[in-house]
Amino acid sequence: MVGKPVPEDKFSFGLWTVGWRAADPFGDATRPELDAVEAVHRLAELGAWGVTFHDDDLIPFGSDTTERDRRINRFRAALDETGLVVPMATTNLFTHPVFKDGGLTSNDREVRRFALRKVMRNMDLAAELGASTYVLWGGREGSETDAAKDVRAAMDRYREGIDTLAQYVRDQGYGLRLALEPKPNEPRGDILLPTIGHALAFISTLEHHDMVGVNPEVGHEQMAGLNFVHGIGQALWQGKLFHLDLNGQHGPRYDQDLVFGHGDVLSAFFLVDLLEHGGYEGPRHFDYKPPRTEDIDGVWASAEANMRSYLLLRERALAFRADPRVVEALERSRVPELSRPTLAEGESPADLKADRTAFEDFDADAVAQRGYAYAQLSQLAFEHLLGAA
Ligand code: GLT
Ligand code: MN
Ligand code: MN
Repeated sequence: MVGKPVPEDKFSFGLWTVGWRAADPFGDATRPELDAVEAVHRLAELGAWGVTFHDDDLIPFGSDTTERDRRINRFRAALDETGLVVPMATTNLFTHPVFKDGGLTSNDREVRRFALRKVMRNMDLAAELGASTYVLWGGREGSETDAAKDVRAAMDRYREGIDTLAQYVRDQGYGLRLALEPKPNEPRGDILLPTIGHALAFISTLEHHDMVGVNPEVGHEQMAGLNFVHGIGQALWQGKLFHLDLNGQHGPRYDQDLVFGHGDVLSAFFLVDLLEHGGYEGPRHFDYKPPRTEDIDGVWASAEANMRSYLLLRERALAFRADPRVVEALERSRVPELSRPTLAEGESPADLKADRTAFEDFDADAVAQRGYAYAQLSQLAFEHLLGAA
C-alpha cells in the first residue's frame, strides 16, 4: 500500500481548486470562502509540495496597493512556515466582464492592452515567489459565432501577445517559461488553440518559441474525444511538456474537473506510466474541483484523493514495468523494435530502393500472418492496474 505523499512526489494544487466555492451556472456557492493561508497550511499537512494561483485568487480584482501587499505578505509567510513552493502562476483573464470577448484576442484593442498589463503585473509576482512556469489558459479567447471573429487576425494578436509577454520575461531577466493550456470549448462556444496539437503548431510560429510550451489538462483533451496519453507523448517528444493539469473526465461533455483517475482510469494508468518513465520531471499539478456536494472536510478528502490516486497508479505502473512477463510481452509485441530506425545507419533512399528484401522479395502475405499479441499485453496492463497481476 502507498504511503503519505512527500514533497519529492512534486504534487501541487491551484488555490482555485480547493478554494472553489462551487457556484455553477445553475446554483449558488455551497461553500464559504477559503483563506489562502489556510489552504497553504492544509495542503502542506497533506503532503503537497507546491501551490499555484491566479492573480485574482490571491488578490481580489480591484484591490488597492495596501490590500494587495497585505495579502501577498500573509501568503508569503504561510509559504515560509510550511516550506510549500510556488512552481507556477497564471492570470485570470476570464472572470471580469471586461474579458467577455477574451483577453489577448478580444476585438477591443484597449482590452488587449489591459490584458497584457494584467499578465505582466502577475509575472512580476510569480518571479518574486520563485515560479518557473507561467500558464496561459485562454478560456475566453474564442467566439460563439463565426461572424464575430476573424480567426487569422485573432491568431496574429495571440502571437503578438505571447511574444510580447515572452519578451517581457526576457527583458526582466525572469526565470519563467510560458505554458499554453488548450481547451476546446467552455466557457466560449469555441476556444482558440482547442487541443495540444493546435497549441504546438501555434508555438512553432512564435519568435520566442523556445520559451513557450504547453500545459495540457486531462479533461480538456478528453472533452474533444482525444487520447490524452498520445497528446502528452507528442508534447514530451517535442520537448514542450512544461507543466500539466491532472484531473478526471467522463468523455465528451462539460468540463467535469473530477479527481485524478476518477474518469478514464485506464488512460490515467498509462499516463502515469508515461510520466514516470518518459522523462517528465515537472510538477504533478492537480486542477480539479471538489464536488459541489462537499463541505470543507470533503474538500480536503478530495485533495488527498488526487494524490493517493496518483501514488496508487504509480505503484501499479512501476510493478507493470518491472514484471518479467510484461518485458516478454512487450518483446512479443515488438514494442522495443519501434525504437530501431527504419533505415540502417548511413542508408540512403537509393540504398533502400536497391534492397530487394524490402520490396521485390518481401512476402507481404506471409508477414501479414504475424500477430502483434496486443491482446495479451493489454490484458496484462489491465490486471496490473487492478492489482491482480
Ligand atoms: C480555470 C480553468 C483551468 C485552468 C486555470 C488556469 S483556470 O479554472 O478551468 O483549466 O487551468 O487559468
Ligand atoms: Mn486547467
Ligand atoms: Mn478543466
